[in-house]
Amino acid sequence: MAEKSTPETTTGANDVPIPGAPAVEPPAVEERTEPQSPLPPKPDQDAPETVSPTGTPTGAQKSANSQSGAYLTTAQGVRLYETDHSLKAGPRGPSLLQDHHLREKIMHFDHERIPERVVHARGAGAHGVFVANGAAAGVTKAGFLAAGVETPVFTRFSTVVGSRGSADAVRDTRGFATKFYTDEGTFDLVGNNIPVFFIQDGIKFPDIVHAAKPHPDREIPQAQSAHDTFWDFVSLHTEAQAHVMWQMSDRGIPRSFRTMEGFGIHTFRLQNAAGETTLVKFHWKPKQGIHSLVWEEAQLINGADPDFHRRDLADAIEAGAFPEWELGIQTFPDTPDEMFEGIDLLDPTKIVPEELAPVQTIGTLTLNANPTNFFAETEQVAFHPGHLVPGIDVTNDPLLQARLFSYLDTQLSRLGGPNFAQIPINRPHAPVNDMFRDGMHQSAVHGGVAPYRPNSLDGGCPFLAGEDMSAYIEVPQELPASMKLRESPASFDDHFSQARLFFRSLTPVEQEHVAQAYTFELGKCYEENVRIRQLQALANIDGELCAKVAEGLGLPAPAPTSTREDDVQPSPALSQLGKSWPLAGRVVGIIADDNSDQDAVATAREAIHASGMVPLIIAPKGGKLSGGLTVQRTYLTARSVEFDAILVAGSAAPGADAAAGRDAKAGDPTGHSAVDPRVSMMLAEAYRHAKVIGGWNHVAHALAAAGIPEEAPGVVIGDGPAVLEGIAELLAKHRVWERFPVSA
Ligand code: HDE
Repeated sequence: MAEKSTPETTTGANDVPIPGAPAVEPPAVEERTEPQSPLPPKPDQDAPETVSPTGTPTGAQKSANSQSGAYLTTAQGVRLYETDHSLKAGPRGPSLLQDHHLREKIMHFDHERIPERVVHARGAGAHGVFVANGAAAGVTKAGFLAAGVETPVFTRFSTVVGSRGSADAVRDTRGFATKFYTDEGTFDLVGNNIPVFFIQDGIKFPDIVHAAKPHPDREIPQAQSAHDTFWDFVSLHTEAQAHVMWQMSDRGIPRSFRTMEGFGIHTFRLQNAAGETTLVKFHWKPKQGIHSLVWEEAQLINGADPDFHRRDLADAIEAGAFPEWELGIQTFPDTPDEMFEGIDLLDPTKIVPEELAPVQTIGTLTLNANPTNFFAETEQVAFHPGHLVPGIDVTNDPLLQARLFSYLDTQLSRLGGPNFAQIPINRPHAPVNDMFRDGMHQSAVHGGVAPYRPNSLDGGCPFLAGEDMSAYIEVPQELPASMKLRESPASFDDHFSQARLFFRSLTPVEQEHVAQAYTFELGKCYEENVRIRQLQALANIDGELCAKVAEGLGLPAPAPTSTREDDVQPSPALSQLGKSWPLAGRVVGIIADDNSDQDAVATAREAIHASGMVPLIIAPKGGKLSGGLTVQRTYLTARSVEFDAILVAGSAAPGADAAAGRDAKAGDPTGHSAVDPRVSMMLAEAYRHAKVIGGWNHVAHALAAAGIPEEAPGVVIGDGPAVLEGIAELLAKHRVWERFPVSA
């Protein structure tokens, strides 16, 4: 068996010695078509050493590929004395065709854009590392899943529907794609934050995407599912109902990429060294907790900060608060029917509840470096569910099968030709020796003369790996005798039970959000027929939910047309509530002004920082407070949506009412002047969005102006920063859930 390659010594073809390489005897001519051990690959067949573990060009590669030298030059490296004036026939005359610098500069600019992804166009990425704990070693021979192995990764999060410039906090599914640069080649886990998909067969993908994208006549609405064509499709193709139920829940509006779960969705097949196979589903679990926005907050964010999620990820990493996820697997016996507890493992619209198959942690992902250049890395990264390593294989899930075709195909046009695997972010960190040659944007200088095998001219290289080292090993599977047909198995016909399972696993407040989301989205549809048809699907899922939505739309609630199984077992793991999560990274705004007790502000700031949270001082104007603390936000630049909690730092003066928040212009030392409306709005929004509100000293005036009762849940008023202990406890639950009204 051939072993791992060693450094090159000859070019093979004409045995020309490579400068600096130790001389090695070439194999006898008659041996050259047989594998040699160790293999002598050519220099260009090794992974480029000039790529850092995270894929960023370094050293020589960097200077060749990016900017170098102190002087402005043309693309040919010729120095320039001027770049602000084109060459003209006189100061008021026409420009001259002869001006190479003008033409070259404009030509390059004209071609700066590449086509955006047809779906998942809007995204944000980060570099990181994956460390395996070895728990998967019994079920897969994948080297990167062995205990203690560290693998560099690049992860890209995305929305699905919107264009590249669309807002982040829209109601949509999120992509969660990770490229593992393993020693055995690249493995991509291209998943979503929702564990079920819209459709069961990839042939419908263009249709659902056409329905979800803006209407073709007016190209509106952007990045929204609240429109007729979307609801028309999902009410006609009821297999989409489970996915839509997740999307209408709080999962459709995550607080941050850092607080989302991720799922591989499809069932994959793992194989261990003994050749035994196991079926698995992949799960990412965020150590930061699973948190979502509330709908009004999401809508405000899209105006106030359309880059909310992108900024949040980059800021956290830059601040050293590296987000982490545990990778886990649910395992199922690889039985011929590919079913588990009555659930068809090939149906991507179905989950297996964690209570039936627990998720076992197999490693940890840490994102610890922002991209150096968005275009080079986040935009050009090319994922593919068919990028597999030995020990991980696909199944016959008809959705996955179509994906195996789609990603290469789309990248061919998006990245401008077949050589996109040579783009630094896409380069494997394992040696590549693929016999692919030439083509658009070829950047390798291949040596040798025989890119085919077997050959007798390039030392017989490349050689075939044994099955024990190779990916894409087909596990022999007996297929049931059948005709060629366009049909799904009968087990794919159940379109409602999993939507019901998810809905009934939620707490009442989460269910209320679901009802409101359906009512909002269907309320945005113009066609009554579409609303009525979707109500029919809801009637088949859950009678109470259907009644609530129908009531909101002012339509009668239909009776179910299919038998509604009332015996689904709720899966508590599907609710986001009831757990306590770490405080690290939570953002606390402190509204203060020069009259606030400056020592108390400083102490609060310190304490918040010490607990890993991010304190931001909000004041009437920029600069510094009278006590010397730097102001991070002003009443003009702050909006409630940025904060997980808001504190009001009152005046220390006895008898005075809230100092912070008073209209600075009024300058009333008694503190009874009007509270600045921007402060009242900030507090009122935070209150409506069930955020923690606190304050010390004299803050009654500010709360009253925002209509907040002091005794309301989640409002902590104290005599000083002792208030912080109270808010920490509340923040661990993310929101003050009892503040949301739940209708009967
Ligand atoms: Fe994708 N999907 N997809 N998808 N997908 C793409 O590939 C496609 C599906 C997912 O950050 C495209 O390079 C088909 C499921 C993510 O770069 C395209 C079908 C899941 C990303 C494509 C699906 C995904 C994509 C567009 C149905 C979750 C973003 C650009 C058979 C398991 C990756 C590109 C990134 C991107 C096709 C269904 C996840 C067109 C045909 C199911 C996270 O090839």
